[in-house]
Amino acid sequence: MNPKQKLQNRRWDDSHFVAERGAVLTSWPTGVGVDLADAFDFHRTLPEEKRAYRKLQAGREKGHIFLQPRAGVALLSEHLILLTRLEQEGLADFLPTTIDSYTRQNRYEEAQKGIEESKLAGRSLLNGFPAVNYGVANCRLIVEAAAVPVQVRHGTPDARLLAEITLAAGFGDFEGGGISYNIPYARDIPLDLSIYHWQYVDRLCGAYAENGIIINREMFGPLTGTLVPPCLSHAVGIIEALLAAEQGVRSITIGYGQGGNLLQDTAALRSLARLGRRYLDRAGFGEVQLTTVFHQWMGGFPQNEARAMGVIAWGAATAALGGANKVIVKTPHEALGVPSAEANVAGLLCTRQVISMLSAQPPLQSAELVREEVVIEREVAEIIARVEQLGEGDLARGTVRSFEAGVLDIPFAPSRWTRGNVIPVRDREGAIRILRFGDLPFSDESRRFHRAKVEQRGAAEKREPSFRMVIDDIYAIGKGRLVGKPR
Ligand code: 8ZB
Repeated sequence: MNPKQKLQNRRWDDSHFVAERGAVLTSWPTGVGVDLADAFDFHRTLPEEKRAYRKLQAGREKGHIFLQPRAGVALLSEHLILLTRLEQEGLADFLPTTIDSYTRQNRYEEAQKGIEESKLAGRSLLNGFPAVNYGVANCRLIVEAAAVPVQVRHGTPDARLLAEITLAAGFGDFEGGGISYNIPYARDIPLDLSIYHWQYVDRLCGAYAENGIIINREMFGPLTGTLVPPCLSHAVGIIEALLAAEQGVRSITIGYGQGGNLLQDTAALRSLARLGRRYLDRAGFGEVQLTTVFHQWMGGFPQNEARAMGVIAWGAATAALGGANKVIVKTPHEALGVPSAEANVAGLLCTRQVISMLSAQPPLQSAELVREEVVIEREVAEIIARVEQLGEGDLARGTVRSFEAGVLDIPFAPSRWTRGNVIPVRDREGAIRILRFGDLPFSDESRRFHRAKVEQRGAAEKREPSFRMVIDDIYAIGKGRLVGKPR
């Protein structure tokens, strides 16, 4: 199989999909436990309130903002207890099952060792739940125990077997995409290969949809979580949404990671919803349901728990004022590692408090906000137009060529499949701007806007904008500010 030759943005035909499935399901013993007919039957038994896409649809119509934590431990019994606490004490609207790092890298033998050693130690020695090793029947216990929808959250370039097992187990929501779960997570995995593997995942969701079971697919918006300009994360999310829809996905959530400046974040959330809808409609996917998810700050956190709660509360306020459909909640343990159940509950309740207090307050409105939305929309349009041009009619190929050419480029990513020539920096007000454009296909107008903003900051701080300034910004929130200051 050579994806480079095969990769094209066309819905996989049945024979191709069936052939690939055979290889995936026999690659690890639990794969043979997947039975699609049985999976469809199980999904049909689930009540409405446990179906992710239904809940998202209802929430969007009513203007609700849903809250979701991250959580996953090595042992099934402990994972069940943890999720129950997040649901009952933390009042989570959506539950997660966060997958461990071995499983994310398809290292199932090591995940198995992690399970055995965790049993002996009496505590989790993995940083998530190894769903592939547990198999369909065990994973079903998670879906059955929860009263709300449960989503698979991970960071897996090749998630084919993970998707087969968790969807067959009744999970109705699956995070990730061929770009967003490769470039920020892996060093050496070719982009064409990860896009190909995610076409499989999306095609599998398409097979469920053909049988009346709508699986929500969520794109990982924050990417590296490190000063990512909204235009780049939006372009990636929209491209992933279009690739997913082509394979038959009928419910999509696109994401955005908090930058920290309220005006920019609000503009980003509004433009994301609008642009996503526009591009899906334009490609003939008017029927595909679209929602947005906002990630509370994904960069470095303060160690101090009270300070961390301040960051969380500001994320909550931004989600409320900006108008997201769902928020992924951080915890006061963010700087320390995998959070305790208590810390996770604290993050949820803090977020709930702020969002409830702001729920009746009208959306932000100002000329400045509109200007910021126009800027983001113009930049995204400039990027996607060039991706389409390079693809010569094929979006998948255009995406691969765009990363090669630097037309799409993700800052601070470990992958060698992105150039890393775009350097972001904050402006004077803390909005994320671009210091070095690399090979982004920006118009002169777009470049001038960023240059002026960056120069303003340089003048205010009486220093030349440089990589030193960027480093100061990366550490700023952890040290108690938004905009990095020279020592
Ligand atoms: C890219 C996502 C990183 C975030 C959290 C990290 C960080 C990772 C778990 C988890 C609770 C887990 N995270 N694994 N949170 N339980 N098993 O994802 O702390 O915030």
